[in-house]
Order: sequence, then structure tokens, then C-alpha cells
Amino acid sequence: MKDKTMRGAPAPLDAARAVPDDPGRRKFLRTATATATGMLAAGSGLAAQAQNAGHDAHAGHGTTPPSPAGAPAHGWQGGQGSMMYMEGHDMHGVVSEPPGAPPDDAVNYREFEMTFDVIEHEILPGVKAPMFAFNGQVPGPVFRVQENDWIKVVVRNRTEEMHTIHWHGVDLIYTMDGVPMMTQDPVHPEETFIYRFQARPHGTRFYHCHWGTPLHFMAGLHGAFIIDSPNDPIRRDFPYERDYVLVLEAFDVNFAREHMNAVHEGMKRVNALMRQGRLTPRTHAFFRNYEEFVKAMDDGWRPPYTRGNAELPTVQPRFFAINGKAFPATKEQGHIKIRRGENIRIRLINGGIATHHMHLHGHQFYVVAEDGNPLPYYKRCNTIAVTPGKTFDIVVHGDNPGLWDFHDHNELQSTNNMIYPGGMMTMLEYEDLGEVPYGPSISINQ
Ligand SMILES: [Cu+2]
Repeated sequence: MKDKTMRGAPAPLDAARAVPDDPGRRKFLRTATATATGMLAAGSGLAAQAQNAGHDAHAGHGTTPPSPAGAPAHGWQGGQGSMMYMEGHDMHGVVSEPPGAPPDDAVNYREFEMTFDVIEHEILPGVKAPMFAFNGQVPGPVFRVQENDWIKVVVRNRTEEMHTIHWHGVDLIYTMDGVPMMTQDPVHPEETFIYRFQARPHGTRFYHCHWGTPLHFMAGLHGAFIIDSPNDPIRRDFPYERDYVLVLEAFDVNFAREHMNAVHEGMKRVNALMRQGRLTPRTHAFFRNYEEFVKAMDDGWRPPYTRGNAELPTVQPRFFAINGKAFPATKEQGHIKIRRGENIRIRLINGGIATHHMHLHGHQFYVVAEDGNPLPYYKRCNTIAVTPGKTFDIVVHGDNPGLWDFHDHNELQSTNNMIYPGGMMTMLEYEDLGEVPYGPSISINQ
């Protein structure tokens, strides 16, 4: 991210983490194959490599300049939808840009650089899983922009799979909406894709990959997209200085590992077929339209959902995280801090596939926004169900000094691999508590 707001964002939980390099990715894929049945496969070697590579792994990757305004963008053929990956294109270095947004000289874009990566992500000590990642981190970086800002996101695919970015809850030009084959071609390996849109309306929104969604979205291509506005009524009604972004996640690490390898093998097959000139709609389950698909079935072709992925396990998350980390590793990002008399805003974003009943001890918080939109009246609650695809904003008023549990009240999700306590659990901590009669310790097998 080159925009300074991505680094200087006020949210205390936004810390970016190390970006692993490509050799590490290849190595982990081999490791993952060998340990597909082992849930808690170790990967410290990779972690060490990732640290050595550090953020400089990104510095060498310049962004190819966008095509000039009005130039025919690669892969866009008069709205016909593209078959480009069946035509043997080498996408290395290709820059694609959908039509529909103003050119660079027409509006003042805030430009962000993004990458799709494969990493091994540590959910908590002892548990690592292969994941896709924006900018080498899970969740992706937090965008903080102002309403009506024009946003330009230049995203480079550094994986061997395909992806897109969908801007969830943002009212943008449909060609930037990121749904593969519906509004754009997927972003191919080594391709760079440019999204341009205006950030509106204000509120807590998010972004995620829309390709191969159960895997790509769950593990872990998702991140917060916060659109602020001076006209936000919540700022008026609950003056606050600090807000916290909590991306709620449910990880099935076995599924991630096995599906990641299946996808990887699938891409190898596609590439081999392409080299041999044998990539066809039937070998790749890709059709120009519904009629072509039905005709193939009439001719005896069997779609993948009647055979292909059946060998994969049912998705059953056993690890639940806030901003990529499960309790007690939620501590690594810091607790949610508050002081007596202070209002804090907490933005809850469901970045996964489960419902999370977030319960705060010792307080009745105000539910102030749903799906990013301010509510016409504020409801007082101590528990709120955050279903998949939803965001809720709550405001906590600091009226009960102490150390308070804030956790998923589906207790199965306050565990790590069914061992309590763990998972989706963190703490609301008063900074001005002074001397505490009881200080927390760590117990991880109750
Ligand atoms: Cu993806």
C-alpha cells in the first residue's frame, strides 16, 4: 500500500505483518501436500524465510502504469466476456483495466497498491495454515478513505491461481464490482488489474476475493474498507476519537490446506492442457453462455459438481479469529482500549462463513450501524449476532472500569479446535484502571 492512510490509520488493530516471498510459497505447498491430513503441521522454516524477506520483498515490484484513457483494455471485448485464458495468453506483466471510470486526469485518485499472495498464516502459536492473502497479511490491510474519494487500486496477482476483488457494500460502477465472469475476467497469475471507483456511501464496508469464494474468501482474502464522513451522524451523537476494526473469521485449516493443493494441481492441469492446445470448455468447465453449458451436458459432459470436489472435506471451521488471530494470540494485536467516560466505536465485520454472537461483559453497548449504514435509532445490547456478509458498528461508553471479556457467545467458537478458552475472544481493557485487584493470566485447557 503506498497510500499513507494504510499505514497511518488510527485503528489500533490494523498492524500490517511481514510479507513472505515466492520461494516460501512454493515450499509450503510441498509441505502442505505431505501433511494434508495433519491439522497442526509445523512450518517454522517458512516463517523464518518470511521474516528474512520482510517488507522489502514488495519494494522491487513496481506497478506497471495503467493503460492510457480510452485505450482498449486487455481482456475486455465489447462486453462479450472473455475466453482469454483458453487462448494461451501469457498474462505476465499484463495490465488490465475495466472501462467505466474517469481517467487519471479527470479526477484526483487516491492510489493503493495491492498484491494477491500465498502465505502460511499463524492463527495462534502451534497452528499455521496455508492461505491466500492481500499484501501478505490476513486479513488484508484496512482502507480508510473519505466519502466520495476516488479510489484507484492497482492489484498484482503473485499467486498461481485466479482472483478478483469485490467491494462489499460499496455503490460503485458495476464493471468494478469484481464478480468473475459476471462483471470481469478473473485476474490471472502475474496479471495486474486496476480498480477505479468512488468510495460511497460512508460506513463500515469490506472487500474480498470473489473467485472460488469458499476458499479464497474464508482463507483469507478479506479486509476492511472504512469510508468516513464528517456528516456521519454517529460522530455527532457519540463523539469519539478511537475506533477499532474487528474482522471476524472462521478457519477450517484442513479444508484450506487440501483445497489449496487441489486448486494448485488444477491450475497445473489447466496450464498443461493450454500448452498442448487441449484446453476446451469441457476440459475447463468454462462456457460462453448457458446454452453452451446445457448443450455440453446433453452431449454427455459431466460438470465438476457431480464429481470433482467431492473428495474434499466438508467445511467445518475449528479455529475462530479476530483480525487473523485466535485467543490467546488476540493479545498480539492489543486489547480494545478504553478510558472512563470515553466513547469508542467498534466496527464488526464478518470476514468468514459462520455467525458470531459477539457478547461484551459489563456494558450495554449501542448498536449504531448495520451494513455500514447508521441506524434510525440506536439499540442497547450486550450481544449481537454478526451473520456472514454483515457488518455492525457498536459504540461502547466507558462507564464500568475493569477488564472485560468480549467474545463469540456461540461457545463452540470460543475454542481452539474445541478446547476452551480460545477462538473469537478478546478483552476490553480500561487504560486508567490503576492498580488491579485481579490480573489476567493464561489458561488454555479448561
Ligand atoms: Cu481469490
